[in-house]
Amino acid sequence: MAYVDVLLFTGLGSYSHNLQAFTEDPTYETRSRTSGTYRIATYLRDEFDLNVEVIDFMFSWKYEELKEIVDSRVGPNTRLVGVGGIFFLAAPIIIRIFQYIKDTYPHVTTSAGSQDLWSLIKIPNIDYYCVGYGELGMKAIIEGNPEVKQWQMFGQGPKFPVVDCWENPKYHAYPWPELPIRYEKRDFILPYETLSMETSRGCRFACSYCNFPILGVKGDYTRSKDCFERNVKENYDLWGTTEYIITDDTFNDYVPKIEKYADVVQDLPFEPNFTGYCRADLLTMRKGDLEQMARMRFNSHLYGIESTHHPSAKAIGKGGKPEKILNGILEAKEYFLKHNGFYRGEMSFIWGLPYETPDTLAYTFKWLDENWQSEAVSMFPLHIMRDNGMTRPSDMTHRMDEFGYKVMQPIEVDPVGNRLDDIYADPEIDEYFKHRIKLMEPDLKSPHWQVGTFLWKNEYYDAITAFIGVQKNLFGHKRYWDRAVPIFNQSNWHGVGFTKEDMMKNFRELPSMMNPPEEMVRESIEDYKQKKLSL
Ligand code: B12
Ligand code: SF4
Repeated sequence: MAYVDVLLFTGLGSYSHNLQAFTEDPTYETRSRTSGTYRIATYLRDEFDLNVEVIDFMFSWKYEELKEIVDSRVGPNTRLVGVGGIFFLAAPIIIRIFQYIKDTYPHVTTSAGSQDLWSLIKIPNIDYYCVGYGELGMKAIIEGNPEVKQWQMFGQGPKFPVVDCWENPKYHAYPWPELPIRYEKRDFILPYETLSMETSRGCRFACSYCNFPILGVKGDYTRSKDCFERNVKENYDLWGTTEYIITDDTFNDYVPKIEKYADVVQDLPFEPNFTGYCRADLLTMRKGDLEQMARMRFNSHLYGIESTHHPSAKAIGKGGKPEKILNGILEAKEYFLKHNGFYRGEMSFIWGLPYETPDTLAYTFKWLDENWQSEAVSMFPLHIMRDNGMTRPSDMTHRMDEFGYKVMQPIEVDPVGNRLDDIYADPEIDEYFKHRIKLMEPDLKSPHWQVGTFLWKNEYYDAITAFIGVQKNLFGHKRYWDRAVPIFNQSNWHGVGFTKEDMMKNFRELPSMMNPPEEMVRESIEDYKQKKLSL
C-alpha cells in the first residue's frame, strides 16, 4: 500500500464541466494541468517534509476508480485529503468521494481550495474551505490551528468554515520571491506537456471591471531569478519540459521583470516557449518590451483589448489609442515571427462596455476579419460580479450608476428564447459550438445570476443581448473556422502531442474545433489513470 500523508485531487473543469453538475460520467475535453494544487503540494513537502500526492484530471475518473485511489493512499497516518483547482469543483463525483472519505476515514481532515468560495461551496464534508492563494492557510490547517470565519450564505442557513487567505493578512501568500512547483515521477509528466508557473502575484494596474483582488501593487512582487531558473532547468532535465503558461494576470507589467527572466532564457541550453497575458499598450508602446519579450521566448500573447472604441477602453482604465495598439500588435507579430519563428496572439474583447454600440462592435469585426485572420479571438459578455462574500467584486460593482448600468430583474429582460435557433440550425457551425452555446445559455434562475453576477443593462445592451451578440458574431459564426487555437488552449493540444507547427494552423486545418479530438484526450488521460492505479 502506498499510503500518503496528504492526498490532493485536482483537475481543470472544461466547458462540459456544466454537465458534471448533473452526471458522474467522466469527461475528456481537456488534457491540461493547472498549477495551484501542485504548488500547494510542493509547499507542504518543503515546509513539513510530508509525503503529498496529487491526483489530476479528476473529472475524468469514475467513482469506483477514485475510491480505489483513496483506499490505496489513505492510511492510519494520513492527515489530510484535499481538492483544489481554478473553476467550479463541486461535480457529483467529487461530492460523492468526499462523502466516502468522511464516512470511511473520519480521522482525516478534509479541505477544498480555490480563488473563490463560489467554486467550492457546494462540496459537503469539507472541514476547511480555503479561499485565495492558499499556502499559509494550508499550513495553518495542517498545524491544526487555522483562523476560521463561519460563513453563511446571505447570513442564514448552514455555516461554512472558511479560511480566507484574501481577507486575513496573516495568510497573505505574497509577495513571495520563491514560488517553485516541483513535479514528481508519480505525476507522469510527458515531455510535450505544458506546465504552468507564476512569476508574480498581484497586478500594477486597477481596471474597473477587474475582480482580481491584488491590484495596484507597488514595489517588487516578482519571483526571484534563481527560483525561476532552477524550476525551468529542473523541469527540462527531469521531464523534458519546454512549454509553459505563465499565470500572472499581467506578465509584462514592467520591463526589468521581463529582462531578468529573459537573461535566464537566453542562456538556457534548450528553447522554451512561454504563453500568457500581456498588456498590449505596454508591449507596443513602451521601449524595451518587445525586445525583452522576444528574448524570453514569450511567444504566445493574450491581450485584453476589451474594445477597439477608445471611449469604451478608456472608461475601464485601458489606456492608449486602440488603433495604434492594434497596429502595434501586427508589428509585434512580425517581430516574433522574424526573431523566434513562432508567434500566436489572442485578442480578447468584452461586449457591453460603456459607449460601445452595434456600430463600434461592427468596426471591431471588420478590423479582425481584415487583419487578424488565423490568430485567436475571444469575446465575453460583461460580467459585473456581486459583492456578497461568494464572488469577488470589481470597482464597477460598486459604481454601476457612474458607468451607466442599471440592475434589472429577470422579468424585465427578454430571455434567450429562440434567438439562437439560427445557430443551432446552421450546418456550417460545428457541433462543438452548438453544444457549448446551448450549455452556456443564461438560466436566470441559476445561482450564477441569482447570487453571482448582476443582470445589468445599459443604453445599448443588457447581459442577455451581450451574450447573444457574442455567440452570433463569433463562436456561432462561420468566421470562427478561420481562427486559431486560443493561446491557453494550446496546452490541451500539446498535451496529446500536437506540435508548435500545428498551433500555427486555423480550425479549418486542424482535426477538431477548440480542443483536440476527444478520443486522443481520452486515450492520454486513461493512460495516466492506469499508471496511477498501478502504483
Ligand atoms: C490560466 C488560467 C486559465 C486557463 C487555464 C489553463 C491551464 N492549463 O491552467 C483557461 C484558459 C482554461 C482559463 C479559462 C477561464 N478562466 Co481562467 N485563469 C487562469 C489564470 C490566469 C491562472 C490560474 C493559475 O494557474 N493561477 C496560479 C495558481 C498558483 O493559483 P491557483 O490555481 O488559484 O492556486 C492557489 C489557490 O487556488 C489555492 N489552492 C489550489 N489548490 C488547492 C487545494 C487545496 C486543498 C487548498 C487548501 C488550496 C488550494 O492555493 C493555490 C496556491 O496559492 C487565473 C488567474 C490567476 N492569476 O490565478 C484565471 C482564473 C482562474 N480564470 C477565471 C475565469 C473567470 C476563467 C473563465 C471563466 C473565463 C471565461 N469567461 O471564459 C474561463 C473558464 C473556463 C472553464 N473551464 O470553465 C477566474 C476564476 C474566477 C473563479 N474562481 O470563478 C480567474 C481567477 C481569473 C480572475 N481574475 O478572475 N483560465
Ligand atoms: S484586467 Fe489585467 S491589467 Fe487590468 S487590473 Fe486586472 S489583471 Fe491588471
